[in-house]
Amino acid sequence: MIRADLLITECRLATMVQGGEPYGAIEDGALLIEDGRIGWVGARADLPEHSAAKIHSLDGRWVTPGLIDCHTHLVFGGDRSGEFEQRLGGATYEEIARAGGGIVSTVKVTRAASEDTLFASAMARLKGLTDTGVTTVEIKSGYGLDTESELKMLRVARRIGREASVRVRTSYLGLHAVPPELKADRGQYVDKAVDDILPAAHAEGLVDAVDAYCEPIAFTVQEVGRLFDKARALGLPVKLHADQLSDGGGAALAARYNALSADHVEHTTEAGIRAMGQAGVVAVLLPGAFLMLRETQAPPVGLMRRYGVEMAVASDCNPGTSPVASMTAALNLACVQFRLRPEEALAGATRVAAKALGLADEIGTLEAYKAADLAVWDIERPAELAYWLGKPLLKARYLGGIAAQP
Ligand code: DI6
Ligand code: FE
Repeated sequence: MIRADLLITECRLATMVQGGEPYGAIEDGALLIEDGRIGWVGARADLPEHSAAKIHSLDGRWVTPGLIDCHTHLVFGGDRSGEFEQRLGGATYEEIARAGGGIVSTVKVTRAASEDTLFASAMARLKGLTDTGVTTVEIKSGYGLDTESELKMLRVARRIGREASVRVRTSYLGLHAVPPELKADRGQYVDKAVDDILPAAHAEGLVDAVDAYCEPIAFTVQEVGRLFDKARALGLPVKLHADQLSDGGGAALAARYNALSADHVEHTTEAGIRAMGQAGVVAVLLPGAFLMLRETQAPPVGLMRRYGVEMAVASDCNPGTSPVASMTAALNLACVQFRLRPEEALAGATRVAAKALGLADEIGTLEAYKAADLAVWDIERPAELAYWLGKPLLKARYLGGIAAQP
């Protein structure tokens, strides 16, 4: 006899469990929720003996795992719509970055902003994500680039996790750009990020993972390696912005350090993809940045399938390259630009995204014992989640079994 807090019934389930029906679908399904977790999930006809304090009947609607946005820069000051206009006028992202704009211009505004201001602007963007079914979001630092400002960003991210109805995982992205005051001595900045900022953020419990931007306009494989050695010493998992604008050996570096994920990977070579497959590194595809930068070389999706590299899809919400605050838009862009199948894209925003955050045992599929994080949709087929661009599809969200606020 299962004593449940909630029975969710008369619904179609896209469990996203592999190996059975497409989408792990159960046509006439039900879920029993106990203590914020899925106690039982299956066909309604097989419901075990139970008592439920409450019943939510969903009128045949589709239920998926709550979506997981595993790569965002949600917290930042200002915006870069002016640079967007410059790029439309012909300037490239690299030219703007090398001329002192780009990430560094967001750093100036972020440093000057209060925690309350950063919190409020991030919450407005978060609404775009939660309105498209997100229940877990990863948030990076990287627009502070000094101890005080990096910790400020990470504290804001933690506050979002406490005050908003969403789970938050943080990443320390100190090696995002060289701060203007240390432009003449980048080695000194790398030392500081590795020896001071990361340990200080970790000591305050602000870091779930360590990220870096490995790119000729950012940091080298050697510099990132130093940071990753420190992360390893502190027992923190790593991930990497790899091979976005050029092939810099980022995927192989991520594989060497058993990273959770290598993200972007547009320019990764076959050897890099093979190394990722062998090390079980997830490829996080970021089609919003690809769109906004008008990139032409798509990530090697065929090679990823061949070498068994699992693909996640994320918004990369950031002011420079991906002002995208919708997870369903990210699904659409991944399908249209990278030719993912809608089922692959949805897996990339659920099961595989959970793996990319090291949370595969906790969230990402509708399975007994996982957290009861759910999205309920007004759709007839799961492929619609990747098909519509901009149509509101979400009916409800549940976070830990509780109907969540938008
Ligand atoms: N993530 C990043 O860190 C950079 N690109 C990306 O996809 C740039 C972020 C920015 O320009 O602010
Ligand atoms: Fe990014």
